[in-house]
Amino acid sequence: MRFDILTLFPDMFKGPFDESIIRRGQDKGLIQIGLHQIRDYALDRHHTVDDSPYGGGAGMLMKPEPLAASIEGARRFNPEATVLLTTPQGKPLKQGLAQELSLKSGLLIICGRYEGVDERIREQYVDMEISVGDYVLSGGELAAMVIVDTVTRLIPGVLGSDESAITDSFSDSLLEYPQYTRPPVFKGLKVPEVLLSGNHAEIARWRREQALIRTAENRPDLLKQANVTDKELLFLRSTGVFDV
Ligand code: 9D3
Repeated sequence: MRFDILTLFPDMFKGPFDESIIRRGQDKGLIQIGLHQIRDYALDRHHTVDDSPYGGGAGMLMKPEPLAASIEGARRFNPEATVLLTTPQGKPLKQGLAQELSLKSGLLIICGRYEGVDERIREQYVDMEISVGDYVLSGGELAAMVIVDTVTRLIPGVLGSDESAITDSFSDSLLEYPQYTRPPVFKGLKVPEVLLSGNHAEIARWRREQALIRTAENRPDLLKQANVTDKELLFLRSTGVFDV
């Protein structure tokens, strides 16, 4: 998979892309990342990339010509790439969407800045707009990093065999149960007895209950799409998580 990223802040990516899974993906030749400075494609003397909106209003927009030139420039590295635009108005990024994106041969990610981009860029070039959540970022760069990270993990061979063997929490729609390692007592806090019991059926039951409680408390929206039995719903009500 080749990623091409169009941004006004290419240096933001250097640290995150030089470490951990994304570094390993590149070192193994499983992913390639190209960073492109949009400003390099601005042809005027001041390398202007923004302008004020027609019709008035606060803030600036990314002007179309440098963006178009940078998209066409980056596309030469991968003419088949799916073109993504990071915006707060985009389709919310979910594990399922990441899975779809991981099947593409390439992703060209345009990082939005200012109040947004000229609508004609969307019309002419963009296949999909993506948001990474309902909060306000300063621009699309962190969103692009999130997309690259989550897609990279899904590319066969990037994760080691034990990393990829771990079943992902979101795939079955319940949050992860609490986990403990040594020592058995830390700052006076004990590891739950059941985990030391060696009773694997009891351990599985406890973990399932804990996952249900956590999901009900923090993500009741996920409980609705999870495979939860009537008996488990009764259990949740009995614990005082009545809201289900
Ligand atoms: C004044 C109205 N704002 C729209 C909600 C303007 C605005 C806020 C933040 C315009 C751009 C931005 C910058 N954010 C992104 O570029 C962005 C983003 C985000 O803010 N949240 C979640 N996902 C994304 S993807 C790109």
